[in-house]
Amino acid sequence: MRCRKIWAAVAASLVSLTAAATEFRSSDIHPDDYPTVTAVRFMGERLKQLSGGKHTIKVFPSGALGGEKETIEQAKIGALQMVRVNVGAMNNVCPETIVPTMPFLFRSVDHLHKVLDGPIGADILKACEKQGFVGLAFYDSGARSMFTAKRAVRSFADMKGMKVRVQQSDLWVSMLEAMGANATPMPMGEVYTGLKTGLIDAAENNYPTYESARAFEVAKYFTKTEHSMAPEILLFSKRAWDRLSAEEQGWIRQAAKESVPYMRKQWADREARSLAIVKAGGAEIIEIDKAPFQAAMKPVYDKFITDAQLKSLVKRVQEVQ
Ligand code: GTR
Repeated sequence: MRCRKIWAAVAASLVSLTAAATEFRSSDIHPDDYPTVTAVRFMGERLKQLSGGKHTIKVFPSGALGGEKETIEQAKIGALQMVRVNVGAMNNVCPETIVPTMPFLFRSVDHLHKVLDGPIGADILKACEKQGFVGLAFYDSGARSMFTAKRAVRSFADMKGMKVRVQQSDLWVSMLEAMGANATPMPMGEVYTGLKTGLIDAAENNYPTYESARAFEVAKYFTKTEHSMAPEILLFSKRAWDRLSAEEQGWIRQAAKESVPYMRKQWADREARSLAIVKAGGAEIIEIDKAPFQAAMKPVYDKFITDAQLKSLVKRVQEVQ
């Protein structure tokens, strides 16, 4: 069934790609007004202008085309032209995306921007090409923190035995295990129900997702562990890319680049708005000593930053001032 669905999508995308004007399809799990969605729409408008009306982008929000893991697979085979996902969702596919996902790696948003806007960011985007994806841009995603349903996390010890939903990534499983938790990988779309039914005790994310997924209604304790600043990534299917001319590829790259500052502005506004919404909705925002969390991450670095390439990337990130 799933296979049939994918091949129907391949056929549909081939039809639209051969038409004179192309509408690239882009997927996102977030709702219509989320900054990642509005940024790709903005990119589509710029692409339309740059290409003299030849190319546009249609964003499918709210997971309409599937979860992140599924849509990554669709883009890989060329059934879908674009995906906007978190780097975490790419960890098992493109090892270099492990680096910006690593816990407590970025010292600040400014540090993150300097790294992603410079040669290190470009190297990570480029690295995804050999896996079938043209990396177009990184978008902001703030810092991820823990939110829990029944009992609050007020110290590192409170993590013990907690059943925490994580992204479908081996790195994420290890990170939460290193915190003493019981990691449960599942798609984002199942988090609300998981928390509500008690299948999981907790999850972790930034304010905008905690708010837009309505997780604050079922997990009211939000503990500011800020353990990862894993950014969002915008990818183009290499299969679809290779059918485009250099000029067309240039327009796409340019439009994606221009969407980054637009997204950052939207993101900053949304973070503030989401925080206000969750507080008004009864969430308790808890400050915590992050030092024990950070100290517990050493084995995670030892396990995942193993080869020379990843070691060098981590070192280069740390050296950026
Ligand atoms: C969000 C991110 C999504 C997805 C989600 C998750 O912050 O924007 O792309 O990765 O987290 O935890 O699955």
